[in-house]
Amino acid sequence: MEELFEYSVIKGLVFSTYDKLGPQPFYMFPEFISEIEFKEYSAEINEKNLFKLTLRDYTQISIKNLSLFISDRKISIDDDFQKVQYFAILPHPDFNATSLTFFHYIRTNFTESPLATSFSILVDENSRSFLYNNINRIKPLVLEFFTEFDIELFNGYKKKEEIEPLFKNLLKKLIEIEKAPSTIITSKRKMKILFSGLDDSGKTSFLLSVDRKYSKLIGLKPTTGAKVNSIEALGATIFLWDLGGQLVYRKRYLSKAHIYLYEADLLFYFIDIKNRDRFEESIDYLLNIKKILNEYNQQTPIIFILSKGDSDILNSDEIQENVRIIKKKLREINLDDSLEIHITSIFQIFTILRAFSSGISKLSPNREIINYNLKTFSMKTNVYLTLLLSTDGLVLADFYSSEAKKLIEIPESELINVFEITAPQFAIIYKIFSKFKALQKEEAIFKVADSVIIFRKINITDNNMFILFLVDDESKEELIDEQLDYFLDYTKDLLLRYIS
Ligand SMILES: Nc1nc2c(ncn2[C@@H]2O[C@H](COP(=O)(O)OP(=O)(O)O)[C@@H](O)[C@H]2O)c(=O)[nH]1
Ligand SMILES: [Mg+2]
Repeated sequence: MEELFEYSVIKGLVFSTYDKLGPQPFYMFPEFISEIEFKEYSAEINEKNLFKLTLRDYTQISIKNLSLFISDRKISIDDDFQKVQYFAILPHPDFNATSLTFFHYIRTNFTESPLATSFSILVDENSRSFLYNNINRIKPLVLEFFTEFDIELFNGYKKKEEIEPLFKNLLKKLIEIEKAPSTIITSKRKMKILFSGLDDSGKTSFLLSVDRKYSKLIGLKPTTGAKVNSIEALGATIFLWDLGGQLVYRKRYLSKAHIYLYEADLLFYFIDIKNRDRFEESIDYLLNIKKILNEYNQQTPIIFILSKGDSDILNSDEIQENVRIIKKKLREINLDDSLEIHITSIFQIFTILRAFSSGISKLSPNREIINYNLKTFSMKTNVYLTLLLSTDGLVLADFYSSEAKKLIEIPESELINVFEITAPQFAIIYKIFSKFKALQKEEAIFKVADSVIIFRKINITDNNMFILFLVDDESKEELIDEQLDYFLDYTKDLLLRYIS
């Protein structure tokens, strides 16, 4: 097994559990070396950039992983513990490594409650794009591995020798992915986002708004019919493909789908909400795209943009009826998917950034667990709404209390359109956001009708981020202060490896 690591970007595998003795690593590949050996060879290790960990190092990884997973979760056998599963990408700067870590509980006959476990695939920090780009191929392998492995552990921990063939087999499968990667492994994550829809549906205008926001726009060679731009956000390079929507181009995208649709991380699909006459044509085109994505077996998430929803007409009977019709249609053809729909207008740029931001967050492997932590924190502090924002104003995580949802009166059955919930607040937030950035202050408080917005700058290693709370009154601040450090402690690593 040791040789397999030598020629792979994968540097190690470690399985840890949290039992009575606390978090500890149980199965470690490659085998750890002693502190003495480590000291003896430290010059060589540094020079040749070898990946050697001591037991203390492995333990450190276990503690970090499992304390993050456990935080304040209490699980008993009766709970649906099997559903509590997360994948996350975490930094391990002490070893120049990044891990894809899988958290789950195992039912055993030697522990009272399910056993909390973590399993990390360690890669060299500079090769971490391998994890981001292939996460959808790695996940099923890991899940499959543990259906077998969990049974092995039911009666007690087995000897390493007994269990090693299983890990070796998994490693081989991971190396197969590495040999045929979907994207070349680079030191920087690259992502491909498509903007598609009929001509005149507002794609280019939307993109221009996004471009304007992100200064580092790099013009790339335009592909006929498709324009490719790229932006830098959150440490990643994001390629934005504007697929012209005229009929001739549409045909080309479909016939040359391998170029356009292949390996797309995300797709924004635009529908002009004012133009009911073309709904059918638009749905047809969408169905064609979905068919091809299926053929390629691609799980590209789709975000629907109902464009041109300018505020002066949005509440008119005609537009409301259009929204109803198109939502119904989209629901009919997206039976099993969760549907995300945003209404945007170029005259309210925050609607565009909100939609874009929500798309980006879909690309974060850490989103679920960050949101879980944010929810726990928010429930404890009783806030209405919490947003975690990057300095670019991207919403990295959000929490809406039932009160926040009720404020806008969304029936439970209706698919929740996040934008509709936050629109009123977000308009205000957006206005103050740029000012606040300029002010360089650590905190600002705004009164909005009956509630209060607390806006605060937070430091995560070298990165600044913002956190925003909507609360009933200012006195909440104390409670927030009490809990915030704790929350950030458990979340900072997840934020650091948000998308890259
Ligand atoms: N009123 C309004 N017009 C828009 C909006 N977005 C785009 N448009 C207009 O719709 C037309 C088509 O937009 P464009 O971005 O070129 O669409 P594309 O063909 O999909 O790229 C242009 O005249 C835009 O000015 C919007 O949010 N509100
Ligand atoms: Mg265009």
